[in-house]
Amino acid sequence: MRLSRYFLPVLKEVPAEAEIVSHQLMLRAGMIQQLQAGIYNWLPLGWNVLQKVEQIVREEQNRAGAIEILMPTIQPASLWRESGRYDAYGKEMLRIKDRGEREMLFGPTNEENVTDIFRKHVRSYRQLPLNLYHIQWKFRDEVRPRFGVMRGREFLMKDAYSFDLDIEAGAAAFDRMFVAYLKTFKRMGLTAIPMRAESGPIGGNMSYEFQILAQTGESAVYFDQAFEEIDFSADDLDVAHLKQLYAAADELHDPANCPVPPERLRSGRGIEVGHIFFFGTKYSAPMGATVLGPDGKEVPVEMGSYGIGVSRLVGALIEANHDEKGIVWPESVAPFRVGLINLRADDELCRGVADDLYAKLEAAKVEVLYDDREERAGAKFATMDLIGLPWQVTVGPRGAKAGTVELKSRRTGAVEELSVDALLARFAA
Ligand code: P5A
Repeated sequence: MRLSRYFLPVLKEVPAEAEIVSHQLMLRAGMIQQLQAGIYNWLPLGWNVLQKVEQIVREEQNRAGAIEILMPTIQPASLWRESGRYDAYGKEMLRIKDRGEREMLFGPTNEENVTDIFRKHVRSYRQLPLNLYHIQWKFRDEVRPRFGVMRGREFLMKDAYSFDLDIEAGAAAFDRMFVAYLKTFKRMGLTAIPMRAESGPIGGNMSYEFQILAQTGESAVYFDQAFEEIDFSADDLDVAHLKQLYAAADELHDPANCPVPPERLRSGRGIEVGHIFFFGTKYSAPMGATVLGPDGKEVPVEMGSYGIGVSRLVGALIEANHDEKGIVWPESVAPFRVGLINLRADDELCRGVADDLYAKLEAAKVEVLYDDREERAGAKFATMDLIGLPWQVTVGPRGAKAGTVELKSRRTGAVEELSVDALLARFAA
């Protein structure tokens, strides 16, 4: 992508309404723009990252055996009356009426909706286990939307729903998601700490929150150092062991009774990026989602639900990856892998070298943002540092003559000079 043809409305000033660094940087880097409190436009750079995050979530859900569907944003109130949640949900639910005065709502979550799909199509235990998920916008009329996309009113969630014959199978489904979550966050370069949590309006008696660490996290958390030592990308993760490891939010942490010795106890501030629940028959029983078991008896199906805050993750990733100059994207979610800077857009030789390099990187399917504008070098570097692409390649007059370019790692700041061919071999291999 040529920057001269892109839409990257960067801001010079730090917007006054943004309290935390990820919100400030998302606005400054032209990733998002507020339309109303807690409701955002996703501009090209932000939308690009959101899709990268979404794709990692999708791949790990698929790998764990969940199957993707798409449920609507608008749901009928009648379904929520069946489960008993229509009145219980309160003011967080955005309630609407259609032209025929039928009561509807903008979905804050989809337990009822998916249970309705299940009961219309599944009859036998032989069709289980089943896990259906979608990645869809939600609306919750939060009292205090804040911190940009971290606590929005409209936000993108991945929500999966498992259906099993008995509690044992349901617990196994829960554990598969537990592991999938650790791997998902790991792929984004994040260490997520699973902690037992309250299940709130979703219900059930077993729930874990996944918190990632960042200085601006909303809650204090305490955990066993083991979480920083385990390789979550391994194929043989021991869920039972992981669930036993100590991790507690502030209100549940008791230093006097903490089983972890002080030298192994870590603390920090956490951002909740995922939350998983097992609630058995809370929805299946009142809504009549039953199957015939092997003994021919009809039983309500055992269910769990599994959420990831996809849009929140974009903010959380920035909280965990930035410096004083701007964002520092992990490679797996970077909007472009390479930022190509032509220092002298008015110089024929420089332009020739940069244009050629750009064409070759594009041909090799390397995602590259090419700053081909006639701008001061300082402004170009500042923009590249702000938007945080992992690699910066600079073409200048001296190197252009010698056939070399400069390569800088955004994360370490390390700079090396190398030939155009060596650069292509590095990125286009
Ligand atoms: C689980 C999936 C649920 O809604 N039902 C379906 C269950 N859980 S949850 O904890 O309420 O939400 C799941 C994740 O969504 C993110 N999230 C938000 N992100 C941005 N703005 C919000 N207002 C918001 N509310 C929830 C969180 O990451 C949460 O873990």
